[in-house]
Amino acid sequence: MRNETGLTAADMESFWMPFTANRRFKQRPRLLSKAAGMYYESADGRRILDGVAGLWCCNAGHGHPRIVEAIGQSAAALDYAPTFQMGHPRAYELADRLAALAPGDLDHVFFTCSGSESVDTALKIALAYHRQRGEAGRTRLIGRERAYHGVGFGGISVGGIAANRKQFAALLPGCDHLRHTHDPVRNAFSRGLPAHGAELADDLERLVALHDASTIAAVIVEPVSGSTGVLPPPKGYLERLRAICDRHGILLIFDEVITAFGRLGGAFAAAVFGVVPDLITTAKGLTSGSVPMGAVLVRKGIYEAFMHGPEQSIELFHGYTYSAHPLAVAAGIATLDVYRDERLFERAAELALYFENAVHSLATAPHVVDIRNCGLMAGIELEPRPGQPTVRAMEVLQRCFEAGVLIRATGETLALSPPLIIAERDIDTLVGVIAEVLATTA
Ligand code: PXG
Repeated sequence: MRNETGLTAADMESFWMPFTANRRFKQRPRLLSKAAGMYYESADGRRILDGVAGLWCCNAGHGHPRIVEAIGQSAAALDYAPTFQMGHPRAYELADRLAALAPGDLDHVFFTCSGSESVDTALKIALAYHRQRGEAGRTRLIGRERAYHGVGFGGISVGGIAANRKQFAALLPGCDHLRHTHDPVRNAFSRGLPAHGAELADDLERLVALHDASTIAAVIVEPVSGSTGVLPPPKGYLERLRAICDRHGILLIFDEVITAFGRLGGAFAAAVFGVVPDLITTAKGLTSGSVPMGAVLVRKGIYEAFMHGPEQSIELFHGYTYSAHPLAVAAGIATLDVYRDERLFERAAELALYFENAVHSLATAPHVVDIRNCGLMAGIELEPRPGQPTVRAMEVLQRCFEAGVLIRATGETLALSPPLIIAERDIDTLVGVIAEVLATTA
């Protein structure tokens, strides 16, 4: 049977789709064929307001002419150049731009092609750094429950999502996890950072007491957890985590794959929250989703620890064929120009309160059990239908899509993370459609 897109389920068979219920999806696909500004166009010709910046990434909106032009020019002028023992000038320029944007002395940049690669890169740098300094015993990596750090073996090992881990028995040895910070009993319907839970950072002291600090290399956290339902950190939590890491010589990694590049109203969550980690992982918004690219920002002292020994020796045995790919570099520079010239980070900060009020107006809608928000990021948690986990949230997503609005559903939570170019009237549309759909969903 042909669906409205002209594709049959058989036509769609070969593509094993990621994180998707393939059989269900192919019977009733949602296909996007164009995008511009705040809108997608579906394959059946409908305009869809993008409430999630694609997948938390298209922060400058879709098809920005300056980004499109930069990619096209780069493709024609320099399609590819290796960065192993070779280079191309603009890669250094993008690294400089990122270092200048980053807080503190996070002034060295390692390029990757995705968030997962950024996470594995950061974890490897942490391990190598301690070895470099003669503390080879520091091998343990600490993540947190309900964390998402991508899909590499490192990322799923420090991540805290059961469904992402249970299929793969072989996780990295020597990982442990902090408790998550989600506390609906004390913090439900908080606006911005929840008041309760700073003391949960002390869980790191528990792990230090258990394993001994001399075995721990690094702690990795998302400043605001994204894909497990938008969980802003309790007030004071990140500061406390920083202090405990400092006390014990443990590196602190912020996974800012979602939170960087304006999502919280500044270039990085680290600057917005005033807590400087030792490494920051990024991807997504770095090129506004236009070309795959990630980057790890590293503090000066960490980079310098590697710059010893014979000058002809490779200091870090790591890299990707497409590290600093010319098209990605061109897209990255153009994207940073757009963020700066259109003041998009400031715009996100200015819109945050309007967005907060709008999403919290859903508090009285049917099925809503919690609402969480930070910057231009929000989670609206629904009560699951008895015996049918996640079904209601997926149904709301499907019905919003039919009504012309793209949202995410993650577990029982509807997630919103619109492009930073969103206007107040788009926020009204987004929230209005969700309200209507909730009102008529069983
Ligand atoms: N870290 C964090 C914090 C992320 O959110 C990754 C790492 C991995 O990035 P890559 O580029 O390898 O996918 C992510 C990715 C969702 C969803 O449904 C979230 C992500 C990816 C896909 C879906 O919320 N985040």
